[in-house]
Amino acid sequence: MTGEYGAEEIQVLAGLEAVRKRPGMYIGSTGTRGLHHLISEVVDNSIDEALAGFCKEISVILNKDGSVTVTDDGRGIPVAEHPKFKVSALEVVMTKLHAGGKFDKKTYKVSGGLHGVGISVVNALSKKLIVSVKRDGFIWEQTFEKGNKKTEVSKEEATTETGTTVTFFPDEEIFDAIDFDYDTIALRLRELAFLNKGIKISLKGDKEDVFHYEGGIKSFVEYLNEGKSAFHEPIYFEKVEDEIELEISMQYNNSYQETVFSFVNNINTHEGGTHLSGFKTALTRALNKFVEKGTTVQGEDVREGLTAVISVRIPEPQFEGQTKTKLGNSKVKGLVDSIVTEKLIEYLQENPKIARLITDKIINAAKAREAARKARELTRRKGLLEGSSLPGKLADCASKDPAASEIYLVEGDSAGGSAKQGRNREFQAILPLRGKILNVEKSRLNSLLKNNEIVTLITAIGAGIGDEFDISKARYHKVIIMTDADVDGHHITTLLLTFFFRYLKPLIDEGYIYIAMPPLYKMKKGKQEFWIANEKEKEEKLKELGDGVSIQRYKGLGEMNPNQLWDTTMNPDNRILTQVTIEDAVEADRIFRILMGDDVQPRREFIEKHAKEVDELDI
Ligand code: 0RA
Repeated sequence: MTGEYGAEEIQVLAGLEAVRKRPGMYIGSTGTRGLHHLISEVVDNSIDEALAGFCKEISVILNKDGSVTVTDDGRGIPVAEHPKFKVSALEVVMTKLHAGGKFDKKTYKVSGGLHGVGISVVNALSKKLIVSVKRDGFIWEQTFEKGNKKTEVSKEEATTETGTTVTFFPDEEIFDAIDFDYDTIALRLRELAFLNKGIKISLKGDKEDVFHYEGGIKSFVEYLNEGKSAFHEPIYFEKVEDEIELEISMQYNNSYQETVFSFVNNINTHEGGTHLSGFKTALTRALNKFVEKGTTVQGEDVREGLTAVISVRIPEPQFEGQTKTKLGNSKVKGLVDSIVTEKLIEYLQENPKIARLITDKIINAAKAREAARKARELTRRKGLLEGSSLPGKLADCASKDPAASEIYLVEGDSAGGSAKQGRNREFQAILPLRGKILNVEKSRLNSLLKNNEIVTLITAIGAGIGDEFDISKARYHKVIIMTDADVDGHHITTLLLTFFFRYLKPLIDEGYIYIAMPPLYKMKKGKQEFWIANEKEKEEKLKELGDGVSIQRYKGLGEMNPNQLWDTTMNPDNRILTQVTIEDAVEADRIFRILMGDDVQPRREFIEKHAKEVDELDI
């Protein structure tokens, strides 16, 4: 036996029938998310080997037959006989729930959330799983079906290497569909490579990528700041204390956005928690020591233009909050606070020029905040933001029930006019937007509040803006962006989405934001007319109708009369709406920055690379 663990260390908690009976309890859902969770589960085991210092490379292959192969060069799952069960430890690990040699506190297994449920869950939910272990001088293999063993562990040829390879075929009886998405997997693997410096993670499927960052979270910060002018090299601290490992990297840029991501045991803590609040407190305290006497800067000022990643490893994390992504362990706050305060003050003292750049920036931010407060007060006094007087351009609906009400944001006055005539005024409000709205990525709140289109929009929605945004006051639960299906239309949609993302984000989180999909074509055969939503439908309809069909491409909403607009794009019975969701906050933030930021080169590269996705506006 090699290493510290042996077969006898492995604890066993329960059987696998429960997993097939209620898969949602173990992997969250049987939809796309749950399916992708299977890969995470296997990869997390390999990452654990890497954290324990035994694994350098992980490879993930999305096979053409729907199976996935994950290989690592760790110690290999132990194959010796388990003293209690009298079968190989490998079989125990694969067939018993929560079996694993790694439940002691020294390793950073995750106790909350969905991670760390064990590789046996993947086995239970796979119609077939093949595991191959290199260990103790040989290759060992075993096969399972739906979690039950199909073959005994077999001893194959000799090898001096070590490692584990798992190939699993997700069970169609369990999952809604077996369709792995390369990009979703790539995002997560890239994140893991950033968070675990030095590990090489490769992915093969329709495409190929290798993620390997010697700089770890420092590289992560650079990646997030792509396309921004940074003030300095990323700052980096690390410290281990009381069994807690802390790593922080941060870098200021010339933008007005705050981009701070926090992680606990490789999991994105979307809801923050004690590690994040420790960091914020320390940042504000440390920087206040460097601004002139008599000036005070607040938390939001010191985070303007800041990109930071905080990564904590802790033996027994307590996860709280609605989505169980908020760290609760109270002792982490003080620890992070004291380390960041000490290290940051030291850094700023050693780098006075950078300290000056940062303090100038945050003092400006404080002034701008004060100006925004005054502007807001002024507009509020005039009753503008509060909705006491609705904007003249808004054709409101009759319903006063937000849950039943919709607002269409329509590009241009002429389409706005058609929409007003075509709508159902009972529950549909129309707000025409003239021309391009402001690029919020390049403006602070106070200049936004001077922009008519923005103020009109905020007033119509009626729930305020930024920190003062209150979703319970939203006057509509559907905010529908309706623009032409051309480059300008897409640009306006992107500008609006950026605005919602930066200032009215709860609307996106709650699923209130939609994009209307006007038809792309009109088809005619004899007297019959058909509206065609997309290319796929066009092909299908052409086949169905045969010869003698005329096709007309619709470009602008203005080409449709009010009735046609209602029939194709606004009538809830026929229309197609795309709900805007943000699956991955890290990537969304970066994309908006690249698309809307001031650096042209990365934007061009991005658009060339993602032209199709951008066209589909799938964020
Ligand atoms: C139990 C004990 C040990 C390693 C593993 C499981 C293990 C599991 C997986 C899953 C994928 N790759 C893996 N690599 C290792 C410790 C083994 C020892 O002490 O030598």
